[in-house]
Formats: sequence, C-alpha cells, structure tokens
Amino acid sequence: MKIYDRPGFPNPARIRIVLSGKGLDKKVEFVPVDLIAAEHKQKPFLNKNPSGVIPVLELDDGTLISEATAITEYLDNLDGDPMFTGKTPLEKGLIHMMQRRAESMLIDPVGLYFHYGTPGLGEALQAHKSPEWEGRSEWARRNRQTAEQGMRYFDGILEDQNFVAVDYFSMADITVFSGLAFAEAAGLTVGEDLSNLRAWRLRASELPSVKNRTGQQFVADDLRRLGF
Ligand SMILES: N[C@@H](CCC(=O)N[C@@H](CS)C(=O)NCC(=O)O)C(=O)O
Repeated sequence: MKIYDRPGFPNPARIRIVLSGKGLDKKVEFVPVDLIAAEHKQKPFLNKNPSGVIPVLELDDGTLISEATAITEYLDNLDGDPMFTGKTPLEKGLIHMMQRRAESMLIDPVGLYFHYGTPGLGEALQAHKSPEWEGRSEWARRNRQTAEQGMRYFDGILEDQNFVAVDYFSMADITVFSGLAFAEAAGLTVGEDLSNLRAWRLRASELPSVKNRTGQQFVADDLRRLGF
C-alpha cells in the first residue's frame, strides 16, 4: 500500500493516527506530495485524485481511495475489528454524524480560511485558489467565523461526554483533533474559555495512536518556512 501525503499536514495526519492505531504504519510506503509546488494540481496527481488533495491511498493492485474518511473506513475494517469507525450500527451512525460535523464545522472551514484568508502555501498554489476573486476576503472571514463557532460547538459537546461521538476516541475525534491543529497553524487559537475542548485535546494527545503516529509534528517544516 502507498499513502500519498506530506508529514505535518492535518488531513494526512488523520490517516497517520489511524495507521498507528491499527499497527499498520510499517506496512505502507509514504509518498510525499509537494503541495508548495502545487504538484497535487498537476495531471499525474489529478489522475489519482481529481479533487487535487491529499491523502490518497493506493492499493497494491492500483485501486485508489481518497477522502480521509473513506481511507479510514478501509484501513479500520481490514482486520474485521474496527476501533475508529464503530462496531455496532448505533456507533457507526453516531461516529459518521459527528465526523461529518467535524469536517463541515471545523477542519474544512479552517482549510478554506487558510487558503483564502492567509498567504496559504505560497505563490505556486495560490494561483489555483482564485486570487483575483473580489469576494475572497469575505469568504475567508465567513469560514473563519464558522470554524470558531465549530470550536464552541465541540466544546459544548464535550461538556457532557468524554469523546466527540461515542465513549471512545473515534474517527470523529481524529477529525476534530486534526482540525484544531490546522486551526493553530492558520493562526486561529482555541479560546481559553473552551475548557472542555482544551482538556479533551490534552487527553487525546496522550493516546498511543495519536502520540506514536509517524511524522508527529502537525505543523510541517514547509509551513514553518512560510512563517507559520
Ligand atoms: N476532504 C479531504 C480534504 C483533504 C485536504 O484538504 N487536504 C489538504 C492537506 S491538509 C490538501 O491537500 N490541500 C491542498 C489544497 O487545498 O490545494 C479529505 O478528507 O481527504
């Protein structure tokens, strides 16, 4: 199996947590994609994932699976003993629901704010992000607001429960965890008043699947070079 990704980027990190939890990290070859040079917007990569984003999983027979959730479902169910995507119909339903909220209310708007409201990954990629569009800064502002509301929403959820969807760390928690890391890289802080979310994040960061994932840092060297 190959994973096309880049260490230190938040959506790829979702898969690295899963690989670590499932003990699969040594069974995959990580193929780095140069996001700064916009390699993922060129034809060879678009042939693998027309959405032009990482991560992408390529199986030994050439089958391609993109979208972090789809890759997670595949990897988590390979051994017939899912630990992140739910064991019962109820768990599966709750995890799916909360993971989708974690995308639409947090990690996706953070990504849009990052690419449209900051210099993002630099010139080569900005050319693919509608640089001349006059609604750009308003779009970025709205997405920032959505992400900040999302943080508040998950803080509320974690008031009454230990994890985001079910009573263990699931795919929904992975998405929130990575979303917060992305938020910080984009300059959005997790407010001091969001104490449930902060405490959950601290607990989550100590879980073996999170702590021992390969390529641990969440802010890649490439991003640091760009001033993040
Ligand atoms: N919905 C996608 C999101 C993937 C995504 O946005 N990945 C980022 C890296 S963290 C990316 O490739 N960004 C490049 C771009 O937006 O041009 C998933 O779940 O895999």
